[in-house]
Formats: sequence, structure tokens, C-alpha cells
Amino acid sequence: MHKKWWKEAVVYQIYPRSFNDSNNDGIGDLRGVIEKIDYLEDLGVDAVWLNPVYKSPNDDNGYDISDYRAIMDEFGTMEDLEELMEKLHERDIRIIMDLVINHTSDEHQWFEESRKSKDNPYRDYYIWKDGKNGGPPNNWRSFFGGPAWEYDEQTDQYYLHLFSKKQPDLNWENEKVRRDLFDVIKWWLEKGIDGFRLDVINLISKDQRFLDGTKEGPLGFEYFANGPRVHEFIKEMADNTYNNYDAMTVGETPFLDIDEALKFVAEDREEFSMVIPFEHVELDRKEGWAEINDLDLKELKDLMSEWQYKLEANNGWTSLYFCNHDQPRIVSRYGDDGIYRKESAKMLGTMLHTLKGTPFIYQGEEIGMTNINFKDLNDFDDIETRGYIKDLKKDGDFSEEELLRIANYRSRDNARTPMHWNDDKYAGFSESEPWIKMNDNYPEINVEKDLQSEDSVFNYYQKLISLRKEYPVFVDGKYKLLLEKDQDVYAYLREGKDNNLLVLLNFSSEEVKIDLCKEFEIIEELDFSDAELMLSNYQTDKDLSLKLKLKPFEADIYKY
Ligand code: ISL
Ligand code: CA
Repeated sequence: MHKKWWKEAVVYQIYPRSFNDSNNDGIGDLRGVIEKIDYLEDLGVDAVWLNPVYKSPNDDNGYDISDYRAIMDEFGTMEDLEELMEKLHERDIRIIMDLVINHTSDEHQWFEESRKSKDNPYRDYYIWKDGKNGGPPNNWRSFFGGPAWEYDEQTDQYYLHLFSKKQPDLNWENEKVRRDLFDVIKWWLEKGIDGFRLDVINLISKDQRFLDGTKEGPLGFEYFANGPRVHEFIKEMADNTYNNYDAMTVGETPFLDIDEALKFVAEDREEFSMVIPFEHVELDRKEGWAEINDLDLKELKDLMSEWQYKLEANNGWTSLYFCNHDQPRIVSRYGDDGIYRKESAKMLGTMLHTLKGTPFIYQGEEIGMTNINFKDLNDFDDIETRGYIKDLKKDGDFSEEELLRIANYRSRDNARTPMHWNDDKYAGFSESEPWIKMNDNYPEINVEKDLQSEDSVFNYYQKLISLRKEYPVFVDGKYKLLLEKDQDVYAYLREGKDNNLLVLLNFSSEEVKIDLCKEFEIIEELDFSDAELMLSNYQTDKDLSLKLKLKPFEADIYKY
């Protein structure tokens, strides 16, 4: 395994709109991030990933970029970004930008040209097609509801938009598009940016036959996810841009199992440092957005194990995450946001920092922030949520109350409410009313409180991060699953050169007994005689024995 800085790093994701508002207009901004660098250093993270801060009309909160080389006015200026980068670098914290190059905004100059006429030099920068039988060219659906095609009167053709109609898809078949995008990437690397998170990057190659889709989710994805030329395009991009720098690249890749993932991240492919998988955060939405099912821990264990073993076998790497700006809060999903909020938040954090890969912490996760409890469907801001609500209302299968319950569980807004810094009005995020409603539990859950309390989620995350730095086994230890059939406990080893770790995670709200003696073949190789408890989310000084009782949501890391 090759040593790389990003394998040793812990990444902290910042959603600038909701992190900290420096000028009290209700919108978080870059100077707000600068004000919190001490906080990031105190937590101990090595890199920051900023969600898009480029110029954008904000149809999808910055994922619709109108100028790749300019900063959104609400967030500040290019000078602010440069200052943020310098100040982070002074503390040895790197900075990763979000790169959205599957699509642009319809207000990007390329699209404004493109839509003018069929012979405009920019026409082929996007995907234009004639309609069929008085309707769109095929049946593909957008991720945000409705058809993926928009009719444009001016030239009597349709353009493709896998997301909102203000996010037209770029035509990667066109070499000029690729060249222009590579210039953007080089421009940022030259500025000193340490890497990129590449938005829906496995959607860039569309099957050029543009056939009707037959699989739901959204309809047509079999023709645009992991498409025919995706690896060719990515390799070309990598070799022309970031592979010539010491950069970290994280491909965001929906519709991807581990076998597909290896094509992007196996070391010899030289495409991405790692990808952002989805399967493990979709285990409670098997029937789609509106159906909520419980987590089956066995499924999570099987999935994580398959990824861990296959990555190991191929020298591949992955990101480890539970939360981001698209995901509802994990403590409200796989944990318990009631009486065991702290215990379960710490337990999930333990898993995140003890598997092999690069942990990504999403703002607020380190204090155990929970899902929201909005009282009105109109309070939801997110374009995806509004799209689903609209479609579901049309179907008429759900009452207003049910829709509210579903949206409060599922909406991306769960992650997007302002960060809780203290218990002041608006939680210290701003002095003005924020752009989106607050989560109303900020008086109980906030940074100030966590910094003052010994057993806070924050302190526990801080310890996890520092252990990871101290013991290389967290980074390079080999993974081995234990207690494979257990329905409540996820247990595994990490076997390193100098130390080994045993990790025990109780996912249930009950006390459970485990018996490691049953793991005969595995135990034979183990010498637990002087095992030492490194970290636990309960006050305990127990020695390791092979028969153990684990308290609700207990997490333990032993070193032996
Ligand atoms: O968020 C999702 C599930 O709730 C996904 O459908 C999501 O839209 C998909 O993972 C792609 O996400 C990325 O690209 C989108 C943007 O809206 C997301 O915020 C971004 O993370 C379009 O650029
Ligand atoms: Ca502001």
C-alpha cells in the first residue's frame, strides 16, 4: 500500500450556507468559515471539503454553477477564499473544492450561447435532441422529479438535464467541453487547492443511443450511470490535470457497487483517490424515498465487509461517511436521537473512524445533531424535497401529515439547517433570521455545551481523530469481520504491523451478550491477554474477556 496524505486524513465537510454567517444577512459565508478555523483545529481535522462556493443563481444551492472562476456574492469574494486557503494551510489543514462538471447552470455563458441557435459554436457543449411524437426524445426522468428533458422554443429542440431544468448536462462527447473543463481544474490546482470532490461524476458519459429506460430510480439511469466512456473520460481528465499534483480526488458516485467502484479506485487505475459510495446509507430506503424501513444490521455488516475485503485485495481506497448535505442525520436513522442520542452518535462515529478508509465528518455530526421537526411542508427549502412532495401529492396516496413525517425523516434539509454554535437566538449562526428554518433543539445540542462537557460527542470525536493519528493501524490495519451472524453487534479486527484493534459496536438499544469464543478459528490467532481498552462510549475500565455484555449502543476499541 502506498502512503498518501489523504489516506491518513480526516476530512471535515462544510456547507458554507449553513456554517457561520459573518455579516448577519442570514446566509453563512467564507468569512464565517475563517472565523471558525480554531474550532476545526481543535477538533483535529486535516482537510476541509467546501460545498460549491462558485457563482451560481442557486437553483440547487450552488450545484448550478454559472462561473467556475468566480465566487458567489453571498459567500464573499475570491480574496476571502484565498485568505481562507492560506489560513487553513498555516494550520496544516488542506482544502478540497466541490467540482460540479456533469452540468452547469443554464445561466452559464456556455449555455446562454448554446441555446441561441443550432449553429452556435457552443451548441454542442450541451445535449440537444429533437422531440419524438410531440414529446421529449425519450422517457428519462430527472433526479428531482419530472422529465429529464426541457423544450426550448427558440430552436425547437430539447436539452437534457438530469437534475433541475436550470442544470443542463454538459456534452462530454465534445472534446472542446473536456478541454475547457480541464482548464478550470488546472486553474484551481494552480491556485493551491488540494483536491476535489467531483459531483455525480459517474453520470458524465451518456449512452449515445438515448434509448428509453426500463428501470426506476430515476427512469433511464441504466443509460447514464457508469456509461460507456466514463473511465476513458476520467482517465483523460486525471492525466491532464490532478494526477500531476499531490491532490486528493473523491468521486461522488451513485449507482455503484464495490465491483464497479474498483474500476475507479483500484490503485493501478489512477482515476480517483476514493469514491463516495451510497449503498450503506440507503439501507433504510429500499422502497424509495417515501417508504422508511428499519436498518437490518446484518445487511450493513455484509456490505461494509464486502467493500473492506475487496478494497484490500485491490489496493483500493474509499471514503467513510454517514452524513453529508444530501443525507438526513445518521443519529436519527441508524442510531437513536432520543435517550441514547450521545451514546449512539459516538457509536456511529466509532465505526466511521475504525474502518479502513478516509473518514468524512459533516458539520454538526461531531456534536450529534439530529433530524428536524418542521411543522409545515412549506418550511422545506430543498429542491429535491419539494419535487418529491409535489409528485407524491399528485399521486394522492399520502395525507399531509404523512408527507410531513416522511419529509422530516428523509429531506436533505435535515442536514442543511444552520450549525448550532450556542443557545443564543439562531444558535450563534447569525443575528438575523437564517435562510432556512433552524432545528429547534439547538438549546440542548450545541458546540458551546459540548466543549464544556467531559462526555460530549465532540470530545469523543476529538479522541477518535487523535487516536487515528497516533496509531497507524487505524489507517493500514487489515480488516477482519467477527460475529458474522450477530444481528445486534458489529465486531471486527484491524490487524496492523505494531498493534491490532478489536472494535465492538452494539447497534441495539438493549444490553446484549456476545461470546467471542464462538469465533474459534479467528480467536486461535488472537492473544487478548494484555488487551487494553483504548476508548469506550461508556465509563468502564473492564478488561477484555471473551464473553462480554455490551450496554445499549456501546462502542469499544481495544488494542492488543
Ligand atoms: O441527494 C440525493 C438523495 O437524497 C441524490 O439523489 C443526489 O441528488 C445525488 O446523490 C447527487 O448529488 C449531488 O448532485 C446534485 C446535488 O443536488 C447534490 O447536492 C449533490 O451532492 C446535483 O448537482
Ligand atoms: Ca452572510
